[in-house]
Amino acid sequence: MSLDFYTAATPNGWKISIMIEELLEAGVDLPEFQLHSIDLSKGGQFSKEFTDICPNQKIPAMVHDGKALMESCAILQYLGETFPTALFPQGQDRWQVIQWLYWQAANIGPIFGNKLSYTRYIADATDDQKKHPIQRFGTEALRLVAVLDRQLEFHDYVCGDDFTIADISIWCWIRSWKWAKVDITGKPRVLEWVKRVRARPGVERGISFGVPKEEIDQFSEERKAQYRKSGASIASNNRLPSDL
Ligand SMILES: N[C@@H](CCC(=O)N[C@@H](CS)C(=O)NCC(=O)O)C(=O)O
Repeated sequence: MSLDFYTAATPNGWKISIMIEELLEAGVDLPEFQLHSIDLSKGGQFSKEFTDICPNQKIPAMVHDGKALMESCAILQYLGETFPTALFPQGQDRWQVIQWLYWQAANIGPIFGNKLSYTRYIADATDDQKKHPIQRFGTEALRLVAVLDRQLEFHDYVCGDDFTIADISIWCWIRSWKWAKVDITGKPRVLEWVKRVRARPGVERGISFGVPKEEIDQFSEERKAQYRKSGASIASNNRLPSDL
């Protein structure tokens, strides 16, 4: 049995390292696995080897016994189903989790990702050109945070009393609210949930993938500059080839 993950120190990448650590915390006897770091700033995602595994040329991806899988939420669901724990319930209850997983993939990831890119990374547009997308994605991000806030009214986690893969997928984006300049301080329930999830030992180990422990919650100026530089090249329109 072989299990290989292809990832990087980014919100979508941390979903996978957190899931691995949470499965271990839940007592799952995972098969031996390899974590492969893909250097996005050097275009590792465009290599032939990686494209054969992940046709969309974005991390994360995995290969389990010769079967390749892309898309972070599909990988979370696959791992949740393959190694059953409360992280992904079985039977009818799983639909509660699946709907929030889709919600994350269709909304939180793209909206927070775009807000972050326009706020911190995109270098091939003027400030004037960036104004409208920043306003658009910033306003929509706040609407999504309000949706999450309402969902957290009666329970500690997104789908109830148990921490699930829905929390993993959503948290990996929301926790960087300061970096993305999405002010969630008006939603104390969301802030509390951010802290509650952060306090989990599996989450702590998972988010330290690619980042020294002392910088998990506060990147050094050097690391911020490094993310800005590689973010600018990744988010550039020149990096959207239409001939794969
Ligand atoms: N919907 C995808 C999004 C993956 C994604 O955007 N990954 C980013 C890193 S967070 C990436 O690989 N970017 C490289 C690029 O766009 O060239 C998922 O959830 O897996």
